[in-house]
Amino acid sequence: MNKKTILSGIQATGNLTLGNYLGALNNWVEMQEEYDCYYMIADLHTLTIRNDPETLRKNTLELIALYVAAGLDPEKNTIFVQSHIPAHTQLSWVLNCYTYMGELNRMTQFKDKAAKHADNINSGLFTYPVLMAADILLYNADLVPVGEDQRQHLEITRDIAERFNSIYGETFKIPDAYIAKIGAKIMGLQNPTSKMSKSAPDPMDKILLTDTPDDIRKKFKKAVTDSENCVRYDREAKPGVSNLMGIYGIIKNKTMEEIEKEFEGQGYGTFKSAVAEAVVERLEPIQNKHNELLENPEKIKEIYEMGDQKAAEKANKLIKEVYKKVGLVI
Ligand code: ATP
Ligand code: LTN
Repeated sequence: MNKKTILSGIQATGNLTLGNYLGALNNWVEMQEEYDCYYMIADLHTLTIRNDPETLRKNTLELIALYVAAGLDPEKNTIFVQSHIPAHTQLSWVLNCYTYMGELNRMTQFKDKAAKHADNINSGLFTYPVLMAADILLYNADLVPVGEDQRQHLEITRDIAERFNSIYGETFKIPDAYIAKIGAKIMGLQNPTSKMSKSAPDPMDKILLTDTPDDIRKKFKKAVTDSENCVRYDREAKPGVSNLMGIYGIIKNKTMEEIEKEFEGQGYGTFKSAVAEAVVERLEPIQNKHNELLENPEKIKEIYEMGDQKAAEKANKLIKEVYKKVGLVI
């Protein structure tokens, strides 16, 4: 049977949050049985901001371990490092020549990141979506599971692919974004109207996957809610409580109605500790497995080398086809 193909990735910026886990990793784990999955560490994308080289290397290896600790089976999935497959940068260059400045200028992530890193608005930050398009198109991905913030990058990927196909004939598969209905945007605990982000300066705003159970309890206890003291889902009027309900709902696999019923007549204190306990319970085994793997760097190497090899096989075929179509001598 022909399985559909999935590709996704996370940058190796370290300190993953509960948002990254619930919005991305957790969904990937659920997809591994049904699809042919490629999950990469987007280390080249990480270069668009300044990194300490040793920290980037460490973050990359830690992220591979985290993929596995979160439940991705390295035998069933292709887990690999983007920079180990030269075809990503090769295709990215070609696609740059089929992407317009005006299109890239509309990218909201570029605008956000440019504002955040005003002293380093480099051209890699600007062409970031083209490298991402290359990542996706190289593997003929049908679906790309990401959080809501990446939707625009999927749209530009489709536009670039369609443009190329219309000039050179069917070359790339047109991918779809796969954005879960709940969990696609986990909001900050202190600022529930903006997304929980690993780069947020306030540590109370985000749950890190490395947080201790006590940190997690403390952060949920202090999470911003409202004065109604009623557990009710309303994203507009009650963003704080609704966000906590979303988190609880994904982990416990419950609908918002079920959660409203479960906490009927109970105050926010009880509700917040239930959410905290659910998160602690979910993260603890992941943290244990992660620490175990980090003590075994040889195992981590084995995992990505196996993935690199499978990824290279597929990517090299496609880049050859593209080079040929655009007129390069191969
Ligand atoms: P930064 O804070 O530096 O912008 P980030 O936390 O958004 O980084 P990425 O590496 O850009 O991290 O994202 C990794 C994956 O996690 C992406 O699929 C992204 O959509 C998802 N993601 C990130 N934050 C959230 C969130 N708050 N809710 C749901 N998904 C998220
Ligand atoms: N841009 C993404 C990370 C990323 C990605 C990809 C996601 C790089 N290449 C390909 C899906 C498919 C991010 O910042 N979340």
